[in-house]
Amino acid sequence: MPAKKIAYTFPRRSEAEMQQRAAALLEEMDARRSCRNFSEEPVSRDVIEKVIAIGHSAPSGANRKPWRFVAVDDPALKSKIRFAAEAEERENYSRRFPPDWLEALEPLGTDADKPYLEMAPWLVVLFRIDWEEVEGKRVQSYYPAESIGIAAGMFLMACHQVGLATLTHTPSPMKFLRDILGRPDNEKPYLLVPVGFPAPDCTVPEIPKKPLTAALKWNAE
Ligand code: IYR
Repeated sequence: MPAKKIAYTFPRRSEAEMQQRAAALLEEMDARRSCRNFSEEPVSRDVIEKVIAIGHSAPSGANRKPWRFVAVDDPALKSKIRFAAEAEERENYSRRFPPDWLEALEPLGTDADKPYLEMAPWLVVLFRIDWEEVEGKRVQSYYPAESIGIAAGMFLMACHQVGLATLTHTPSPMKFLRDILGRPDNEKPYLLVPVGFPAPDCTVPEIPKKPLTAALKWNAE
């Protein structure tokens, strides 16, 4: 049966206000960089809960919200994650990455050492849920890949907007996250996001960014 319909309360803004908000938001988001050097300064559980709630507000296929966010601040768990991620990355950098991938990564200066997995006050791990057991029945997710991508994007944007730096880290393979965090079989690790403040001496690579003109076309131009 279709759900009852209720009024959609939506703030209607003027063109001038939209322009001003769009410009301000663009300036802020364009300044976001992936952080690989975190300070150990703590971030409250309260703020983390809110930025995750913002990610969780994302639209999803059939409104199933096919994701799990696991927020980790336990130092012992962070160490285990670092150790396991570095083991996989050592394989990646020394054997598994093909030469063109290593070349693509070169400007970023990344390697198999991942100290930030212990330094960042929080590691937020996203798991993708393709099906769930609800009251003894297997309930399927719809468009889980698209849905969790949207949730992850909104979470990353929320972090930046409230003043938290992030890194989108995808050690590969990352099944170890399920084992270390005790998640069930139907939760597939999707993204590992260290969250915190940049260390005072944090640097980021000075790299060219693809211009918007390369990513945006109007109509059939
Ligand atoms: N996951 C590896 C390699 C890596 C891959 C991509 I694609 C990047 O944009 C950056 C790094 C690592 O974290 O080192």
